[in-house]
Amino acid sequence: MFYDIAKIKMKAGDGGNGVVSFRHERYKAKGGPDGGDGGRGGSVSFKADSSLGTLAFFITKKNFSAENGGNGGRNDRHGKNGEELILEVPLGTMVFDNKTNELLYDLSEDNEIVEVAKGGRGGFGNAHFATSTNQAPQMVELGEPGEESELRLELKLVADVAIIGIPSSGKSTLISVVSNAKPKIADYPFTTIIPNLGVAAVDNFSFVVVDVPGLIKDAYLGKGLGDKFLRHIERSRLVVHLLDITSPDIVGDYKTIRNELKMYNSALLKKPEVVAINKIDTIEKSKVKSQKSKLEKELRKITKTPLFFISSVTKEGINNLLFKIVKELKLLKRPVFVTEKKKVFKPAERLLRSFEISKESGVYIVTGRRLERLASQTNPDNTEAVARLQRVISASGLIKGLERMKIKDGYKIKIGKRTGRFEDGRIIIIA
Ligand SMILES: Nc1nc2c(ncn2[C@@H]2O[C@H](COP(=O)(O)OP(=O)(O)OP(=O)(O)O)[C@@H](O)[C@H]2O)c(=O)[nH]1
Ligand SMILES: [Mg+2]
Repeated sequence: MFYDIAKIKMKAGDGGNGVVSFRHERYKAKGGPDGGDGGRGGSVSFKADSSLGTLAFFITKKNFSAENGGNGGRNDRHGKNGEELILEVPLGTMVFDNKTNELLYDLSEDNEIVEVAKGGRGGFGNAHFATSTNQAPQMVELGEPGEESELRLELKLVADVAIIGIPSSGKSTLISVVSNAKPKIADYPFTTIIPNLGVAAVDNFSFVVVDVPGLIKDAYLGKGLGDKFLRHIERSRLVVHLLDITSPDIVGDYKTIRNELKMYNSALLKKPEVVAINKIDTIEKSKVKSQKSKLEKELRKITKTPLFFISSVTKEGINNLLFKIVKELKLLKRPVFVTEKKKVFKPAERLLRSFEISKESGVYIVTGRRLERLASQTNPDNTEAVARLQRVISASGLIKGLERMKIKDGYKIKIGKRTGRFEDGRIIIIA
């Protein structure tokens, strides 16, 4: 398992209700309206924390909710705001909408906070609804329901060192030699189809290595196994680029892989890199020497990274490579985050203004953020509030939509928390 995955449910707090109240003044039968507003419901947010390394917490607890807002009071007293709920997640957590699979957030900065379920707004008290013609309004709003979301969290693999290279260059063999990983090794391309993770230890220093499946030309267009594993490199601190000394075109291989990195995310080219030329046991010592000077000359033209000549089979040169890796990692104290291609999508807001109508066992169900919220905030026993909902419904085009779906008198309609009955081209709110 290379990802930690957790599915969780969030519920933000509902807003408190607004209240109806009138000022009590001496010698006056009824003072002006003084019903206060409800408090806002607490929101649920995630906060990225680099000291966490797993989503295990969300495997045991799956339902989270923030506090509801308090109701308003007399004397224009505002209800108490619900307390926010901030959940800490490991840096590198991706947040998906579990129903649509849409990536909502990608927490890639330490202490970054994203709100995943918004608390409901408090309903207005009747003090809000006084006008010159209505000095004694009975109108109040209920609190807006807090948002609910069903999310899937995925933790990106975080390795200190990523081993990359063309297929069969010996990446899996190398990780098996330097770490505790026991990957499949074979002499055909694409032996590795999912990344292998291992922990390497050199003296008292340990680091995490990932063996990334082989890359070929046009991987970024989906060739071979494609580039879907390249995101594992984004968070690694150091890249070990492995080449095969038996390849007919070593410099070409190097350029091909670098180009794939560039096409995926050009910022990857700036990652600190070490180049290792593998399988030196397969050719004569004298030939290794001549290859060395030739490659040093040719590769120098395109990169300044140090070259290491190794054999994962005889272990020749492996220690030197490991010492170099440790030295580099110690210099690179903090992970180098590649933020250039950070994807952040806001939750779809398309239902904010519009609505959709569906029919389920004879009941017409209206979905659409604005209408649902307003309906839920309307107390069905409050005539003024119901009248306002009716006005918004008739202006929204909902009646036409229902008629297009062949609604007839007496049919039930559900909008948010409210139920209505269709009658004579209108919706009568019944509950
Ligand atoms: N002689 C020799 N053979 C090696 C060396 N390293 C790897 N090999 C062989 O090269 C072949 C490919 O090795 P792998 O480690 O599976 O290569 P890979 O880069 O992980 O390949 P993919 O997973 O397909 O991308 C295997 O037959 C290994 O035994 C080496 O240093 N010397
Ligand atoms: Mg492999």
